[in-house]
Amino acid sequence: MTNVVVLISGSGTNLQALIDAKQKGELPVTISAVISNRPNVKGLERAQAAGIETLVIDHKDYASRELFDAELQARIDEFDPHLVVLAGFMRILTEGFTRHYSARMLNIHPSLLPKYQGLHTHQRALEAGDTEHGVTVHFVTPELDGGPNVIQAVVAIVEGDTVESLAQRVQAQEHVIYPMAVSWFAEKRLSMDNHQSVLDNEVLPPSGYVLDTRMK
Ligand code: NHR
Ligand code: GAR
Repeated sequence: MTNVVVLISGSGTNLQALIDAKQKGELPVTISAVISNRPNVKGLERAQAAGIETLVIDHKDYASRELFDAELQARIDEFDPHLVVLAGFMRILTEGFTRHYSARMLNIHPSLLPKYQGLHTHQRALEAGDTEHGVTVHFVTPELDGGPNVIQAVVAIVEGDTVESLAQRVQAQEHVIYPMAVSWFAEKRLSMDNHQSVLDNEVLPPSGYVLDTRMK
């Protein structure tokens, strides 16, 4: 069974979606640990409730990003995971760390990458007057939110949308596409090759696989 370590920083709704998919028999993985860089977050409770080992490695206890990442890497590697899943993990990772997990680390980012890398994506999409927005799962590379896309879900922006209403609709799709992407990896249907995502032996387009939730 594919061994997965999940990194979180907060509420852990994406972690919960993975736990739920596994419970439904839709995700052939073992989540061997959940690691948070913030103490006392809801995601840690979700992991404990599912019987998953939890660890807190507080970035504030480390003098530099390099020292934090070295400790994080050492603790992750005790679980010898096939895949590391960033699920709302909010610390930028050093190049060395991302290279160590090259082709075996995924992130979910709340925008249609390459649009809106970084933070405050919902606000930026609204301020730009965009008519569509969404969420992307991608392989993690040293370039922030720059690794090859695996899957994205497109969500319509509607009249009267606020950051909160938009985030809520995007997050509902996150909980659909992240278990899909992780299950593809677990079933060995998905890989990263030459800085490209490959699904079922076909190189995916730059967008990744697209799930369009808009009415046409
Ligand atoms: N690291 C690398 N090298 N590459 C990626 O693609 C990464 C990464 C680390 C995290 C998630 C990412 C996102 O999906 C992610 C992808 C945090 C920040 C950030 O600015 C930016 C992007 C992402 C996560 N973090 C601040 C920092 O100083 C802290 C912000 C906070 O604590 O609230 O690390 O969006
Ligand atoms: C999610 O919306 C995720 O896309 C976003 O944070 C939320 C975490 O929610 N991730 C980032 O912004 C990464 N920088 P969760 O903790 O409930 O899964």
